[in-house]
Amino acid sequence: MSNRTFTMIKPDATANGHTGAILAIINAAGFRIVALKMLHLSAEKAGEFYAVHKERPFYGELVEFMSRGPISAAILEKENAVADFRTLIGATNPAQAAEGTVRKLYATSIGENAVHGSDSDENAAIEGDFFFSKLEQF
Ligand code: FUP
Repeated sequence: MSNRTFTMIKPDATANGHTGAILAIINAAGFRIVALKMLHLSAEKAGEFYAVHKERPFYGELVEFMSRGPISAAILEKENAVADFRTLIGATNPAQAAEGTVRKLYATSIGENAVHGSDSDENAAIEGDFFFSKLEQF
């Protein structure tokens, strides 16, 4: 089991001014930030990141949304990082997210849901490497 996961603070949460609050929640939950950058994804790069969803009906909207404005990308370290981070952020649809989770607090819809969290150790490594060179991972 890996002790790292990958997250993005999405364009909705960035635009709404929640970046600092979300990073504080992440730190308070015991995650160590081992890589961090703010950037604006092109539609091409957003499409590449979400290529696994290419055939899904929401893919076009997802790519448009994720390239709409800046995001913060980060790699987080903690024992059981992938599962614990998904618990911290809550369900994909904020209407189903548990009280106190990041998505319950800050997401506005299933499409604009404030944060991303990797769903497996394998994807955490792939996604972290998508944004950060080895020199940028501490
Ligand atoms: P999650 O792992 O919780 O981020 O959710 P998924 O990997 O299933 O979905 C990735 C992203 O696709 C979500 F964050 C938002 C978007 N999505 C939709 O817009 N509509 C859906 O029905 C499902 C996902």
